Amino acid sequence: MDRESLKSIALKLEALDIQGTVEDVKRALNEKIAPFEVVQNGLSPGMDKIGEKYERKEYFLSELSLAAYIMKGAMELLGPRMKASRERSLGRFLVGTVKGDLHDIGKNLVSMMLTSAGFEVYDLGVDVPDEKFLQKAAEIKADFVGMSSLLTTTMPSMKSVIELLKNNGIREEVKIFVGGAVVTQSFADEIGADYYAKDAMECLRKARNSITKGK
Ligand code: B12
Repeated sequence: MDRESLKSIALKLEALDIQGTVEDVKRALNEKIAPFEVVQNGLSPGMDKIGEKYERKEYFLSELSLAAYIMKGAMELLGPRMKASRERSLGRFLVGTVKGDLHDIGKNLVSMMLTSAGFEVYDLGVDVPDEKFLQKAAEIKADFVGMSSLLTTTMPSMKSVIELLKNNGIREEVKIFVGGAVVTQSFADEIGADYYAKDAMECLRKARNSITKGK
């Protein structure tokens, strides 16, 4: 039954069925399916299909915007259920989408997943200037800095943020995570990030492991 509910979410999102997707998400939550399962095995595969359709020119920007709108609605339902119930924070995790980039669906999933696991997440939003990452990381004494980029043209900002953190003496105080559709492990290595994660679950797993392991 679980699997069917999740598949239905993916199909309805792919078909851009606003009401159907929201109703299915509500039903899944009523069936006590964990919110992260809804994201990982329902909404994310649905978004992947939308991306593929866009690449095949079956969907256009207007469909992408509608998909983002539906995702936002679904995440508003899931968010409160994912709030951390722990008393102790696992660490302060600063996240944002780099300058020039407005994609935030994936970053929001990462934020939600980390919050639900007990990290204290500070989300800077989208189109975040390099200096803002530095200023906020210093202000909150971040343990982790996570950057998202979905555009080849905005990836270089990840490198410049790392340089900025280095030049201001806080590079060694934080663990740097990078991700987003265009980012790869080799790019992460090249720019000197500590971790790359292909999705929100992997980000959570690596962040948790890094606490016990050090860097
Ligand atoms: C939805 C979408 C949009 C929406 C975004 C809405 C929003 N609020 O986010 C809108 C319509 C606004 C949009 C606009 C544009 N888009 Co667009 N968009 C997409 C699309 C279809 C899906 C992205 C998405 O949300 N995926 C679902 C989420 C769940 O996946 P994700 O973002 O990859 O995130 C997961 C992981 O990557 C990871 N992750 C993400 N962030 C982070 C951060 C950290 C720290 C970590 C560890 C992990 C991590 O975890 C996430 C969850 O599991 C992609 C296609 C694709 N296949 O990715 C194109 C795509 C990214 N867009 C593209 C383009 C070109 C554009 C535009 C330039 C189009 C235009 N001509 O105007 C504009 C740019 C606007 C801007 N300045 O940013 C290209 C980029 C190509 C490239 N190589 O640069 C893509 C790849 C489509 C394509 N094949 O052409 N887009």
